[in-house]
Amino acid sequence: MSSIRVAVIGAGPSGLAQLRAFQAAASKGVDIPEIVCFEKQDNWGGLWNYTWRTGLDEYGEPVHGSMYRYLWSNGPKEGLEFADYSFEEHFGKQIASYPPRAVLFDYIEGRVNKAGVRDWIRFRTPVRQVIWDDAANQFNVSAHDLVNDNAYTESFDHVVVANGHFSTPNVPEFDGLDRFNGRVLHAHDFRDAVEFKNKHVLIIGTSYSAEDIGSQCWKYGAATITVSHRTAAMGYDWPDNWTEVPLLTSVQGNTCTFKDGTSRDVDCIILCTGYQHHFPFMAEELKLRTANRLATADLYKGVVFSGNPRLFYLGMQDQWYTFNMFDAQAWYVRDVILGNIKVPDQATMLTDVNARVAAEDALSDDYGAIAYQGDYVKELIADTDYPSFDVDGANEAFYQWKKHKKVNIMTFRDNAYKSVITGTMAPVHHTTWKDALDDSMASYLKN
Ligand code: FAD
Ligand code: NA7
Repeated sequence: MSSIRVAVIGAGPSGLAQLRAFQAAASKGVDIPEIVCFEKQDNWGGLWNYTWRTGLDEYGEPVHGSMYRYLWSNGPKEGLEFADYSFEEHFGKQIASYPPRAVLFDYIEGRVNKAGVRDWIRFRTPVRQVIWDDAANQFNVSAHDLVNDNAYTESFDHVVVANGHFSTPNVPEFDGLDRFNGRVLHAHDFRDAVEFKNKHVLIIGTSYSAEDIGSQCWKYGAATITVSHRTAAMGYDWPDNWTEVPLLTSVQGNTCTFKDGTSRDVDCIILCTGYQHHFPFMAEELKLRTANRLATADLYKGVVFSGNPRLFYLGMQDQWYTFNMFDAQAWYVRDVILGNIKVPDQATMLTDVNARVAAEDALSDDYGAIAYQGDYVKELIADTDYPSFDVDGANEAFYQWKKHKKVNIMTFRDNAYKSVITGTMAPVHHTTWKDALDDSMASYLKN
């Protein structure tokens, strides 16, 4: 092993992709650095590692998890399949296209179990601070072993930040919320739709959380769903007990009033108002400051921090592509660290960033955005030995998914797509999504 040390912060899909990238090189005889992955939870999988906890965990740390019970993939699995580890390799057969959380967790875990990288991870160890030591030409990474209550600092040559950006909620204020006579929560703290059975639910926001949490509440028996938008309504053909209204302006008791002057009484308010990129542990000059968009600020090739090219951020983009994009990024970062890819000077890096921002700004619709992120995946994998795959085919699965949602937002998950890794067609699931109340792996794999 080389004397170079690499710190990876987070063992979610992005951090695990980084471990797998290095292990794949090692298995081909490459002399790899020492890798230390710091993970604040007690298991890997990131958001896919479900927890019932909300607020603070048993150590007083902010709970990372934002996923909830009965969550099924919100996009087709054919758009995220690992190119080096197919669903068929993991499950021994092809499976349906919108797996529940537990099934995807099992799949994520299968690849890294096979790679044998668990020993590289220090669980229950949040990173508290990352600073650059100019004299030593290294990063000082301070971490806290929660189990043994031991805080310590170690030096690293490279840092890969992979702590995700869908955990720290963005929580706006609305007039009268402090006097609302019901429960107010952010999507980050939503866990079980059964709680909202027979309730009148108000949701603020129109993106994935709003759509999916609303759909969950509908599926598990909420009385009515009202979705309030700031910019535009989602515009799907919703069930009869679902209404879209303009932005909430005030709350009086249980009565919510909207921008068009209409009002209605609700039992609870779920703020599906997005998340913040949050890096309290990074020194100011190393901190990524970006909106949730496809072209992140300050990251050359979407991963190399332009202010210090020994620092990398994985998975910080808004996401059409997920697991396979994290892989493309992780293989690229690995090859920069191994010296196989040279990064240019800072001015050239910023030119690259600006070009990505301008290209994203020129996009006119979601189809263009999917192709844009697909092109990004292609661009990165062209520079590494990550197994090439049919990205255009994955784009096509996303296009079909968009169309299926338009046809019927409550049945889109009943469709099946073709794997771009093995070329086989997914089976149609044995039960339609709206009737499948059991989201266990055993039930899902019955096909
Ligand atoms: P995360 O999964 O967030 O993992 C980050 C890890 O870093 C965590 O394990 C965390 O504990 C750790 N960490 C954080 N801070 C520290 C610290 N200071 N020190 C050490 N460790 C730390 N994607 C899909 O492809 N399909 C879906 O259906 C889908 N559904 C989603 C539903 C919800 C509700 C949300 C919020 C996201 C969903 N996503 C989905 C997107 C999701 O972002 C990705 O699938 C994926 O989990 C991102 O991986 P990540 O490793 O970048 O981040
Ligand atoms: P997103 O995709 O960042 O969306 C945030 C939503 O919140 C979006 O509709 C915003 O409306 C809305 N928002 C943000 N601030 C406000 C205020 N102040 N008032 C009203 N509405 C607001 O977050 P999600 O949680 O939906 O999705 C994140 C990930 O979770 C995603 O990748 C999924 O896979 C699961 P806007 O359109 O900007 O007006």
